[in-house]
Amino acid sequence: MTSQDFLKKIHQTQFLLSAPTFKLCPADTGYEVAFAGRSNAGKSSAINTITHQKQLARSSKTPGRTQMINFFTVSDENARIVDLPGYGYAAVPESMKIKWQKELEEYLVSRQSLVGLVLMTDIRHPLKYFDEQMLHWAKDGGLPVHVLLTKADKLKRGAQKAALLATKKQLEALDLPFSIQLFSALKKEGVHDLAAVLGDWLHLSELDGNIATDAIADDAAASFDGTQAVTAND
Ligand SMILES: Nc1nc2c(ncn2[C@@H]2O[C@H](COP(=O)(O)OP(=O)(O)OP(=O)(O)O)[C@@H](O)[C@H]2O)c(=O)[nH]1
Ligand SMILES: [Mg+2]
Repeated sequence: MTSQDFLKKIHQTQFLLSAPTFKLCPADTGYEVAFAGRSNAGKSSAINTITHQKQLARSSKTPGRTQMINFFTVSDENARIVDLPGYGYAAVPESMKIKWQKELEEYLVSRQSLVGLVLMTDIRHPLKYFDEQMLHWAKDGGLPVHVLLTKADKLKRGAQKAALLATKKQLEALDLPFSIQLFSALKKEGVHDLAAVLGDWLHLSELDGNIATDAIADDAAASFDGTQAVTAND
């Protein structure tokens, strides 16, 4: 299957549930990919862009807005995307931070259905302490990592390349399996590369295409135009 075929399935992504804690996650079956990153890194925007839906995952100008763990199903309940709460937001009380760190570690290390981590970082910022912490847990959990350098539109080509190289070096030093790409929700850049990774990790080519009809793809396009906004997460 091509990334175009994967995108058709990814456009059918639906909101499943919001959980305040990992204890309330959906059943640990099938395949799950987690989207993680510092607060304001562009996680929700990336999910909205790849699913071609305007407000599937909320995105906002207020950092730390996504406090719940949001689960989405990608054309089948056995293929899920998870929007993890952003970390590193200074205004969150220390006790909350520690609670979340413990939860995240447990989730990354022991969730059976978790098959990969998409780690997002603003292209203008290098990976910080907690990003590296996430990467160590991913390594402990045997997870491959795909890094998105988000908001790539904020830099010119030369600076984008320099950031890509610098982050690659940081990742190589951590000695874990990774891939990396530029991404821009604003310019819709890097969408096919990300679709190919998700298609592979979520085994989308194995799902039967029973709902992969053009009619549903058209619905997704309509919602993206704002004529049929998806607000399941509100
Ligand atoms: N220029 C530009 N801005 C972006 C891009 N992606 C996201 N943003 C902006 O960055 C801000 C944060 O984006 P979100 O998608 O809400 O980030 P998040 O990681 O989900 O944030 P939290 O849920 O609060 O942790 C918003 O103001 C977005 O409009 C991008 O590709 N380009
Ligand atoms: Mg968010």
